Amino acid sequence: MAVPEKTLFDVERVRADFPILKREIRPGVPLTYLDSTATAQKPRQVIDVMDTFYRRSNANIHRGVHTLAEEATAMYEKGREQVASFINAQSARQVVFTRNTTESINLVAYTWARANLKSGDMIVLTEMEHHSNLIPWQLLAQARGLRLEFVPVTDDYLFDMDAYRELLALEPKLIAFTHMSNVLGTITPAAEIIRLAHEAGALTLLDGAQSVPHLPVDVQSLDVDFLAFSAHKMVGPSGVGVLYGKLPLLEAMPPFLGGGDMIKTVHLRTFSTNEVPYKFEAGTPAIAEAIGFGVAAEYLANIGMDAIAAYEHEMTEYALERLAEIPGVTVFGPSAEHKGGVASFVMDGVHPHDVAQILDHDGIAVRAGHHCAQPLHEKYGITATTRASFYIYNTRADVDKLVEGIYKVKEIFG
Ligand code: C6P
Repeated sequence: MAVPEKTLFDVERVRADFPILKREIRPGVPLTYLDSTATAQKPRQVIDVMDTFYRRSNANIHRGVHTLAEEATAMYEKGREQVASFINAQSARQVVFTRNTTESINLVAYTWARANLKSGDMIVLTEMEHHSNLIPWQLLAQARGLRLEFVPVTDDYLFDMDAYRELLALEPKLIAFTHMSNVLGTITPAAEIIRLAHEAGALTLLDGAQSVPHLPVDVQSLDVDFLAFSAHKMVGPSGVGVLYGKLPLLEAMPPFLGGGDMIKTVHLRTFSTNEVPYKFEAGTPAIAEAIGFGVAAEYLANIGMDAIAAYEHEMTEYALERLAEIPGVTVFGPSAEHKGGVASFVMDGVHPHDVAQILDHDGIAVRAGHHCAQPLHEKYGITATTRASFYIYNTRADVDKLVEGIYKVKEIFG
């Protein structure tokens, strides 16, 4: 699908919204930011709304009756509405603000799973999970005697549907899986995985940390039970994320953390819980961040998630083509058809960290390491990869720079 950049959206206009892209890493060395999978850059619209909040309306929420408190509450709740609409939630009440994807997944593990799973029950994950969707379940499995099983990644780096069907026959209680691998870029067939899970009587938790920023994600058409994602990967601020859940599930779940705002009445020995979503938002939340999150969601929606996905697909195809030309470079992950804008690679004879360091000399920001997906690296017998990732503000010229940089690395290492 070779879609010319201009027909999708005006990339130069998008780039102009991101002040950091004007930065020089050293005099005369402009920034080429290829690390959006770790965290995305922020447009002026997000920076401005947070700045305005602190300059004009800063107050705590849900507590005061004074003007600032009411403005702050309204802005925070607007953020929730904007995010709810972005994922097509039926109600903003289904959007629980957390700190990030990691906390959202832990919330489900500590509340729904602790209340509903017993020794011997089975949870299905995949081999390509980020540690955030692995450790909470390992902790719970240790505490409760649960069984964890893993859907393998096929030889062509895809979710193994046949193996999944076999695991479903064992009647798991929960399927917790990534929608897009942060290492391979593999996009999992979430709708089909969820449909089959429901047929088998299991609930589903989708790790949308990498998909919600890059693909249209509609919770109603997916029919997913829980969805976790972070603002900072979708041009929003760090410190805020979302747990979306089906309302009856959220309502039946015990609270996560205890404290202010999550209660209705409190006595010395007892309390009653507030309504969803406040039941899960104990203490003063990240107010400015939730406001920025809403604006970030609206910013992406205005460009259009279909256009974003198509643009990134085109860039991924181009990047894979260019990287394949370089002798001694191996890229991990499926063909562009099944892949988001991520290219993790190794170079013969060069440590991934050295690659990243040399690229940084030319202002090219990539990540090196296991990317919090150590078991996946183990599967391929490696300890680390260098990872370049693409977003709405990247261009083919950035890919060309990366390729030039890799040739330089080859020269240095002979
Ligand atoms: N991956 C990366 O460089 P948090 O840190 O909670 O916002 O997101 C965690 C997370 C969960 N799932 C997936 C698929 C992810 O990619 C991430 C974050 C970053 O790949 C930071 S390790």
